[in-house]
Amino acid sequence: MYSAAAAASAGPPRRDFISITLGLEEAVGVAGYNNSKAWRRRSCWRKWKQLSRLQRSVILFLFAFLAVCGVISYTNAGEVWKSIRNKSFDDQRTEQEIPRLKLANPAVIPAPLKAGANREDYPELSLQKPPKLPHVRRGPPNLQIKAPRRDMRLKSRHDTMRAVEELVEVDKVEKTEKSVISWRGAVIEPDRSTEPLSSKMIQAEKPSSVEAEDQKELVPINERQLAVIEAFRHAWKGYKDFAWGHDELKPLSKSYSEWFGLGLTLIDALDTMWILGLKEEFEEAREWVANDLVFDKNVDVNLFESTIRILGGLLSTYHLSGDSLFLEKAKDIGYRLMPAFMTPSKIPYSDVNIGRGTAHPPRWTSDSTVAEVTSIQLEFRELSRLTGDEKFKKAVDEVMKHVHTLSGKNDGLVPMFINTNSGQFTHLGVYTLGARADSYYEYLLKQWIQGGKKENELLEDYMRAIEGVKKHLLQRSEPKKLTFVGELAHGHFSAKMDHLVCFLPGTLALGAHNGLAADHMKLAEALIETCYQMYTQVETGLSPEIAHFNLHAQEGHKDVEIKPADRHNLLRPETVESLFYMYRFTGDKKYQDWGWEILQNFNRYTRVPTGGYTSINNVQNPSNPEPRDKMESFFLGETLKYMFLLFSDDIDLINLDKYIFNTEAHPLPIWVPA
Ligand code: DMJ
Repeated sequence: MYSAAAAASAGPPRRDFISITLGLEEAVGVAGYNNSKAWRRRSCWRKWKQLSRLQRSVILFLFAFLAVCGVISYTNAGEVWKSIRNKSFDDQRTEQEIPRLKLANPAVIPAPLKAGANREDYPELSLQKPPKLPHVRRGPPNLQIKAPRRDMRLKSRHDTMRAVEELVEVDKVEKTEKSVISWRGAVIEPDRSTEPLSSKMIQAEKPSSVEAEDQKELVPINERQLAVIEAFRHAWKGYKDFAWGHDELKPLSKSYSEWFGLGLTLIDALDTMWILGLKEEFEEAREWVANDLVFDKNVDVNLFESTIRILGGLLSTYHLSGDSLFLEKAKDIGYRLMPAFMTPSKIPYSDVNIGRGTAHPPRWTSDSTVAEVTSIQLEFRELSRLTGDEKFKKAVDEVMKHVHTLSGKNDGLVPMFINTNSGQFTHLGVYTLGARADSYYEYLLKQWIQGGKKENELLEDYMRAIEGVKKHLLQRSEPKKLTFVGELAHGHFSAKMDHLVCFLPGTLALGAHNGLAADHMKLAEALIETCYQMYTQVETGLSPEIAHFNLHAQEGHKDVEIKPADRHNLLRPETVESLFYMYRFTGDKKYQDWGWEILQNFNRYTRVPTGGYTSINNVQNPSNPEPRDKMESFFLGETLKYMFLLFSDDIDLINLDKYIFNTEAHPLPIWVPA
């Protein structure tokens, strides 16, 4: 309003915006606001008006340009500032956390978990920097097992190329994830492995080997180990394609069989995958355990078999991986198996319905098998240690104490059956180191070692039993004079030896390694030779289920004879298991060579092209070994695991001074004294 009037009285027409401004200035001046600032503004304005249009445009352009630059640099400065602020926050955090992270693991590894705890409960994990990959929380973190290395010297032999290529793939996957997960590769530090076992039961325990020692020199995987990895993958392919989540693969009919309906093969194989470094397979199996393994089922399971395979498998996988999922599942099955001990004698029944919580003996008898009731101790004792719930240990210790006092033994050798009502041995007079008694002897020694070599009754029973073996069961065959372990039935010696007995050389060697009589080692050496001959004297190079030894030299006869009913091979582990112990304790390469021959013969006669391996009916017929169409879970749980360990030169790949294998080859920690 004002400016328009002023413009009208000011003479020649001017551009509107100038007129308006002037009018305003005039108005302000009229109002008496006339200080030097206003004057300076007016004088600047006059100068501006004196400039040409081109000059004004250049100046405006320069202003605009400077303004844009100003905005850009402001934004950058903001980012830099932000990062400086964050960095200083990170630095503070790192300073406080370095000691803790170092303790947990020098690589970026989830911290060890307390039993029953979830990883999510550990806020410091989320502070660790790179956890972007989806598997970081549950991925196998570390171990005393070395990851395959790129500097492995691989021979380019044609028959191992495929295995090599596959391994390179594994290595690639590992490489991409290395920044997040240290997949295997550490040793348990003795002071970390376990708490002492006190009479007052132990507080919740952390897994033994989650804390790693990444500094240790890595031992390269060799060609034979690669062949085992290849064999495992082939077996796993069959299981995955045709039997996923079921108990056993039937590789020929491309289907499966159920025993307990609990994914037996998958659970049995978990720690093998870990040890072999098969990360993808492990992850997939872990998903199945997390989402599909349910024990609340109306199903009868055998106490012994489900303890050694399922409970043992879950506990060892928990120890190796540090993943609390496996401990939770172990607890679940552990509690569900406890009704088996509710018998008049406290000697457990053979069968338990894990959904209903009921237990019973087999239909035809109230007896249990001696090996079964005395070979569940390592697992239940460990479960007590981990959970702090004494009842598991109490139940199984009571069985051992009771058996310790029983009459009916023969120089430490036990009969095969025990009655769940009376608690007495039955079917007296038959003594074997084979089926139904075998792992009683194995667990005497192993419990003694597990508990820190303090439980003297166990040692006494073991030492007495080995004396009993020497006195009653050892004989030499002809023509090679092989030392073998026969059987005694009511005073009559039988020159019959189950393949199952081939666990004995390994157990004897383990005892000798733990300070027991040196002649145990001598016996172990003789017996492992015999077990090897049970393979090498047979047409396929695979052992029969039962061998009969010739006690008298006969023209054209070897030491090993096989009866038609005994000439099957179930892919059993015992010989390879003992070869592993023998190699570990002697370093004699012949044991590795023998194992290598056995692996090649498994590949020759039991491998099914479409995936999996099969038991066979006739080890004496190389042109038709008569496949049985079944892959036992222990082939993955035990046989291939022991092969892999046998071929390794890394004594820290499951260090035998830190771990004790259960009878299904699942390593559990040896309790370390305080
Ligand atoms: C496995 O289940 C165990 O090794 C058990 O102690 C004996 N039988 C099989 C393997 O042969």
